[in-house]
Amino acid sequence: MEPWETARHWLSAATSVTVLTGAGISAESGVPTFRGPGGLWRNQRPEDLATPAAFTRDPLRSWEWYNWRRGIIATVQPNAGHLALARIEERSAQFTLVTQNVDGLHDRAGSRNILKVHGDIWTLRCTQCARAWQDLRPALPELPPRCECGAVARPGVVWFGEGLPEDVWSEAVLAARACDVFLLVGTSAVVYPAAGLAELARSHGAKVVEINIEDTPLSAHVDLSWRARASEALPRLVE
Ligand code: BV8
Ligand code: ZN
Repeated sequence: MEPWETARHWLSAATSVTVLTGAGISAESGVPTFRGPGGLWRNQRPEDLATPAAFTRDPLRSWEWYNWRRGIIATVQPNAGHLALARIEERSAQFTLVTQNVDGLHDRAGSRNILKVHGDIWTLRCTQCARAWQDLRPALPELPPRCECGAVARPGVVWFGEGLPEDVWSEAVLAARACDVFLLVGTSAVVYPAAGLAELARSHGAKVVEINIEDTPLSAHVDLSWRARASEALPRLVE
């Protein structure tokens, strides 16, 4: 059986589907991945930039990185992989899309039930008061941006060492435990607790399908490790 025949068979029998996406699904839209080529920025690793310490040390440098990414994301379009996930959602009785991506491409592709476990690059949050707001301008005119209260604002994303938004995370855990099929798409599966959702789903009896162009630490622990591009594989599940 071809991998898509197996995956289609499992999906056709599923009432509840949960998906975890990573930077790989947006790579073909032109958004740099975290750990692949082109992900570096001025020779700095994302892991060193996406931290509270980097922001505290130099909020302007941190914001220059986010502005650079916002500028790129504003010019790209969702690809066939994003669109196929929105189609699978329409056909599933229960469907939850958990994403580690902060680019907002799943929203633009028409997905509905999206859990952004690492936040959203278009959201700004005040470092002092409780205000949070969306600013969709590709590049912010003034860096670092400020809140109405005058304090410096930060990107509304989850940095390394920061807890995930509790309500969003607990919904993601429920969706992983409840699903019959769990799709793991375009993630290097090294960032926790997000990557743990696949193991959680499997321990609750789900069929876990990984779609990735390379091996990951989870490839040996899934029911089907499908070596393919997300934009080629996912549309085959809705043909
Ligand atoms: C937490 C948002 C605890 C920001 C991101 C030491 C100190 C502190 C923490 C830790 C530590 N050691 C471990 C940890 C835990 C840490 C962690 O997991 N670290 C890793 C690196 C070891 N996790 C955390 O810190 C998390 N928080 O644990 O908190 C806690 C609890 C309670 C209270 C307080 C604290 C927070 C993690 C969130 C970090 N934020 N991003 C931003 O975007 O700027 S993570 C970042 O990595 C992105 O979200 C990204 O999505 C995510 C994972 O990367 P991927 O999406 O998988 O992307 P990557 O580039 O790695 O891989 C791309 C994949 O796609 C590849 O496999 C490639 O083959 C594939 N691909 C490429 N093209 C295609 C494709 N596949 C298919 N088709 C294609 N065309
Ligand atoms: Zn404020």
